[in-house]
Amino acid sequence: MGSKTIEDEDPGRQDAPPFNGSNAAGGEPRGNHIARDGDGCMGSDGCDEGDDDDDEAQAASATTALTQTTGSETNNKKKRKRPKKKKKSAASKQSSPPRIPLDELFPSGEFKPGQLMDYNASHQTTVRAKAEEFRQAGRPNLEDSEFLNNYRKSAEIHRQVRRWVQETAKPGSTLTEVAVGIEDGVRALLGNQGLEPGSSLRSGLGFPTGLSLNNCVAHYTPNPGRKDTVLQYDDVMKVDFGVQINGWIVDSAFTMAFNPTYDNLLAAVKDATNTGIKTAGIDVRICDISAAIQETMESYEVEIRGKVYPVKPVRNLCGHDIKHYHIHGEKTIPFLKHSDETKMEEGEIFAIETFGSTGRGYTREESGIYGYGLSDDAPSRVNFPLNSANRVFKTIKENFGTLVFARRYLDRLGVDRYVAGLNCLVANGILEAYPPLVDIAGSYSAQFEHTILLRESCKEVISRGDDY
Ligand SMILES: [Co+2]
Repeated sequence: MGSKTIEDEDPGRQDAPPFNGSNAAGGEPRGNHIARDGDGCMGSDGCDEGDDDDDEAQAASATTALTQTTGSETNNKKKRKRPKKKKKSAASKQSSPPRIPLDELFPSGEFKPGQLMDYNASHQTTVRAKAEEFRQAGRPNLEDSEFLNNYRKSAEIHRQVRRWVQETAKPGSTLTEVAVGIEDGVRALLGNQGLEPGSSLRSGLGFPTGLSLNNCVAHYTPNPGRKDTVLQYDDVMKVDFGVQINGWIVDSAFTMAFNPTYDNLLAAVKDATNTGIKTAGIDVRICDISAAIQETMESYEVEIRGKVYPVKPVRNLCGHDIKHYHIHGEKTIPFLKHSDETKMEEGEIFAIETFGSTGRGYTREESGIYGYGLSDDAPSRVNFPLNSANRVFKTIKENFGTLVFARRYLDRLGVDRYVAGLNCLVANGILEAYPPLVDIAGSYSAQFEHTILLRESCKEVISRGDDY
């Protein structure tokens, strides 16, 4: 999810949650991913076995290939019987749509790291913060094995669910199908439907699934009861969703396009995001990251239906740090150079994202609702004359806390007639509403985003996949 810049025109919206999106396809020949096998896992247990399934000879050898869905189908029935009690059993593949909980695919319960990158410069000269200082600053201990393993699990779920989107979202799909498909997939893979009070706080979606088309740069999600949108061949779709376990959110996004005319737009933004990731590190000044992002993005142009456009960084959106149950912390990373010398610090988690546009490179708010998030200073209980406001407040507290949520998430909890209640909470400053953000009509925009952990010895690009 992208956050808005401080200098944006609406002071009330400065902390809008960041918005992420990146397409698994950017820069890669269309359809390449379909030829790939495996779960798109980066270093998850069983990945190797999964890849072996690609090998026809091996598939025929009757010892592995437990859930192969293509190729020698006839043999598969018998092979499907998994040898019992084999300690390190071969991981089966994720289903389509994704419904197999990760705990079944990875019986060891261990999830492998994302991409581990060395820091560019030595930062040894600064005094290293200790675990206790981190704790006092509200930072997690990034070396805690349970914390890391859960974060890696969320990232693996993100990769498996987005693979399904990349393979199945097509012209003719509706945005509701895609959004609900993502959300059902995430919940199934977490093994938590999130229907009991408190259970969505333990794990679930990190924020409303963003499916923003064309000049809508960020923060669009299909809402129940509204006219659905059908994907078109010429659409450019930013897919931005989050997976969280215990309040630690993987925020990652990509952009999909079916028409290759937009390839350079996608490539520009993907490259800019990767430049941001490369530049990021402990003690690195945020202004230096922004300058590098801008230089990369502005080195691209894209020709769309005979007209050449520069790819402009969107100047009122930015990357952001991630805090516990907060998709947006206090630090922001703009995509244009500036003079903020704030540094990244050890133990911080960042969503490195960029947005590029063929329009003005500036967004305005459009009517409609993306999602809502409780204010940090929201009271523990409220008592309004409007009873539905009190009711929906209780539901939000129990199920989302400060996580940003979509109207769709309320619907599936069986809450009805909540709009007046939500409006009341927004009017009283208890709840913040996030509208869609759009550039000028006729423009196109793209987004790519990864979550990175600034660990002591390396930065871990936890959401990295072989798609982006
Ligand atoms: Co974000």
